Amino acid sequence: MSECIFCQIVDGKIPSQKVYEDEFLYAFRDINPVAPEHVLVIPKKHISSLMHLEEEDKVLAGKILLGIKKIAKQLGLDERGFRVVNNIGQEGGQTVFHIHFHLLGGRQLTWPPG
Ligand code: IU
Repeated sequence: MSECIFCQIVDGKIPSQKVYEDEFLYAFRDINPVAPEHVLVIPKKHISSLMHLEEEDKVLAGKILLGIKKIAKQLGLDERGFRVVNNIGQEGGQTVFHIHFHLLGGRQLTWPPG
């Protein structure tokens, strides 16, 4: 069995609040939300981080972006605006090593991030 928590979420072995799912992607509510809407969008395929994306994943990378667009619309954020964050490695603040894109919205976001 995979030790990866997000793989286990995809497999339904760990419960999650699912927001979206298709053949390639899974999206669920972050357990520790930092905005009124805080969804994690992940590929079902285990890829540790952006630095582990390979040429063979380029179609999947496009599907992730288009999936984010679809989910933002589903959440009613497309007109209001929102933010997509991908943390990479230690100084990037990555804590779960299955690539994931934070979709954040529902309030005025500020810049720069911490
Ligand atoms: P990070 O970019 O790797 O720091 O983000 C990991 C996120 O995964 C973080 O916001 C956690 O709250 C979230 N999370 C989750 O939603 N469910 C879990 O079981 C675990 C982490 I572990």
